[in-house]
Amino acid sequence: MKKIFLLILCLSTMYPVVNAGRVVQSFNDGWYYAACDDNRLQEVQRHEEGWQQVHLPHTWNADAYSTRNYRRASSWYKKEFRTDAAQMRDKQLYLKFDGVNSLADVYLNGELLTTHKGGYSAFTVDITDKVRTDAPNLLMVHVNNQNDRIPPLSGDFTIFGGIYRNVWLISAAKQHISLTDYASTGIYVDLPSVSEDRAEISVRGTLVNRDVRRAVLKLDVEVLDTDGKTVAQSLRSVRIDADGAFAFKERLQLEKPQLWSPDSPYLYSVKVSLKDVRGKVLKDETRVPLGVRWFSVDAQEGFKLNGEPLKLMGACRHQDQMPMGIALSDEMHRRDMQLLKDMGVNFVRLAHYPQDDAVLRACDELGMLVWEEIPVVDLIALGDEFRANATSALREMIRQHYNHPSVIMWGYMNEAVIQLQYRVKKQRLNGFYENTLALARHLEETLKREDPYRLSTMAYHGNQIYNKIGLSNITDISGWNLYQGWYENDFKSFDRFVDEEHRKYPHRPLIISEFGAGSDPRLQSLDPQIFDFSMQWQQLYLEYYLPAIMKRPFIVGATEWNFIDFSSASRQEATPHINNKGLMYNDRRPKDVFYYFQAFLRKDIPVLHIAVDDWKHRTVVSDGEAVEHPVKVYSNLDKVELSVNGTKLSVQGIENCHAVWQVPLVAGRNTLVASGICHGKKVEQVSDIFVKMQPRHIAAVGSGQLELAVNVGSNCFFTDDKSDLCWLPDQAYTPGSWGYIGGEIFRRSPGRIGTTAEVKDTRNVPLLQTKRKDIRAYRFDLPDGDYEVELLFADLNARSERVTYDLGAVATLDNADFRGSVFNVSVNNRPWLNHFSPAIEVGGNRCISKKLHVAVTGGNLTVNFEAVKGMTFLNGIKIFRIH
Ligand code: GCB
Repeated sequence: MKKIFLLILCLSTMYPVVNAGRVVQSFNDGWYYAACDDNRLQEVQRHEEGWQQVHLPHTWNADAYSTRNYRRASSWYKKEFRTDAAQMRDKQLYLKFDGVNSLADVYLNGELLTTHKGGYSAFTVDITDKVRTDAPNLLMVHVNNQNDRIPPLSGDFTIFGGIYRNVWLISAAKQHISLTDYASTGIYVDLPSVSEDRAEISVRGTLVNRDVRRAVLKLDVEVLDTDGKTVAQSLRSVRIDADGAFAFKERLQLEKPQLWSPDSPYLYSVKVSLKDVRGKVLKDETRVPLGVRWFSVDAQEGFKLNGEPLKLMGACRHQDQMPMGIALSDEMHRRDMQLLKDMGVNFVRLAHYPQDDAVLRACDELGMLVWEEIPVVDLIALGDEFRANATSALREMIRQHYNHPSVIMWGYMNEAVIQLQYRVKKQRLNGFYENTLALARHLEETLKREDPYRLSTMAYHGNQIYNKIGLSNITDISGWNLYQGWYENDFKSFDRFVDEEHRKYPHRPLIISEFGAGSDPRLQSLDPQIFDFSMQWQQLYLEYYLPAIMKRPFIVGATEWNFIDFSSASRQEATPHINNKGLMYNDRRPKDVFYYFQAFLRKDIPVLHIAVDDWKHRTVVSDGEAVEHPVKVYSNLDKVELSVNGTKLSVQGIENCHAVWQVPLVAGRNTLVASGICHGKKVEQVSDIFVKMQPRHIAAVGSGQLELAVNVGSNCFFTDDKSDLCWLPDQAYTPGSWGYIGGEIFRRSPGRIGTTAEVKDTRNVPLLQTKRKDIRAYRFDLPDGDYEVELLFADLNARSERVTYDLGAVATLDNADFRGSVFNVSVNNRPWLNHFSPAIEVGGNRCISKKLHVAVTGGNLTVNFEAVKGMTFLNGIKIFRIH
């Protein structure tokens, strides 16, 4: 034994394997960027100025967080680099771009090497014959994020422009595993037959020889376990013609494989090495992950992994983070997947585009199943070019992420016809439907040809049109994006919709590809209402959906929309430019409702969370007595006890992972303690609420500070997150107190308060998005003294911009085009604002504030409104005692 060991040692020192293999280096530094909308290389090359040094990943669209008209245009990147002749000898040199949004022209030393269309997958360029070894090389990349032939054509997310993922410089021997097969690893691992006893493994790929001589090589394919031990191997020699390629396919077997699953994501790896014929020189080597698992889907019984039923429960993931946009580091991508895993999900929908390799690798390692899709969203263009771009996006996604065991389904369309009704004339609709269907059939065919082992899917918006035109007949799984109780109807119509769908199409596996509601932590309500953006409505919505999904075995799974509050520059609503349906804020702090998901999904750890993080600082209306607020606890324990300021309230059974206590809150700090028992051990959580009391009977308030702000026309508390001032929900006037007299809440449609249009000139957008219309008066009964009264207005009915920039057009009230309101305002019977029109003064949908100092002598401050044209209205009112 000793002798053999010594012999091996001698041999290996005498004949070491020389590594002439590939070197992969980052190529992210030393770049320059110019926001130059000129497509002409020569012109741009001449520009000395306007270049800014940047490090990749980079995007030029930080502006998307503050304006809907973010920069969608061309830009240039350039970088100088050197290579020497020795470095290049017997080598091939490639550049790999992991993601450039959306169109990239790559020039080296003045020559166009490639054009890549599509912002969410990688591409590789062979630069071997183009690099100079005698002088510096100049690499220039022209990038454009505005294009009407590259998907997506539309969508509720920002198309951040830039080289926003890593760039790599890869040097390889002349003989190597293909690096230019749609920027994939060049290796494809399949499991044509797999069970607990045995896995048949097929490894195929392409080897290339860029030499002028024919090459005879040794190809070694090994399966390694997590300890790096070889557990299956195939060794053979291959001949590759001069400047030729060789496609190989090896079969291996694994007995009693360790299976991959969310609970136990065991990863083998497949190592493919290419050596010279004597096995002494390593020409190339690459490793890809291998997870041994199988899965199926059934319209009645749902999804099965390794033969066991598994409800797919998770969230959709957009990727941006302020202020970096989508130029995230690998660590940030991995952090996101870890957060999802911590929340307890077993499934993530990477919506609406292929994501960074770091994401897929993390999913493999963490045991998270993946739906990945291409960005064909909302609208499909007629013509071959769009079709070709969508097809190559699909092929790139599949080939690049083929070996990730986490991926179980590929998607290729999201709400594909939603925009047609707005953009296309009725008589042309059928043509567009036909075009969409033809593209879907073509993509389905491409998908199955590229990958017969994965499931195909697509997501529809909650409209029967997909059934009518037959789009929902094409994929293996039908995804429905359902927002009953948010955009439409009520929660219960979700049940009706899915039950009816299943009844009509009992053979179609159905997944809830989106469900979600928006929330803004500045808005809190004790009386939450549909679409009010309060944190409470989002909680109610999600608390309805999860059990409704869970109790229907035919629902294969569901992905909440969205894991984070994400950038959507064109969106307005409470937090303009942000879609706020996240379970986490954009900076990845959890919202309270994150813990509902955690309590619902995790069985392995005790979850106990007092849901007050989103609303820690409260203003309550009280003349000194304690005020009861509902406090919710999210938990997966059976029972929880809650106490406040040392007083036990009660023990409650937890249903649907939560219970609510009416908690008496006093001024100042209120310490809440929740406790329960898990497997015989005590679990406890402590949280504080800080309370400021706003006297109800302000008439009885003596001297001292008096400041009272009201969110007129709204059921929500609105807290200005910069000053901490809380604008209280509106109320009707009662003697001794305050409130509105007359009028009604402004609704944009039945059941929906306020507007979702952006209101300019204010940080406090939601405060201005709601109002009371036809109001007669607002009255405060208060002690005599000197006050400042402030009124907030935004005319939500007037036409917006034009008024501001073209005052002449509306400066007279007689202008027929003018749709704004005009009214008179008086305070304690003294005229104040005469023929006042917010729309004329600042424009529609803009905030205007008016302040007046008033000496109150009769025990009340009453603001009266009288319409001249249109209606009276008021969005916010505040009084402040000066003396
Ligand atoms: C959808 C879309 C998604 C939107 C979402 C929403 O159905 O697929 O892209 O962001 O609704 O929040 O409205």
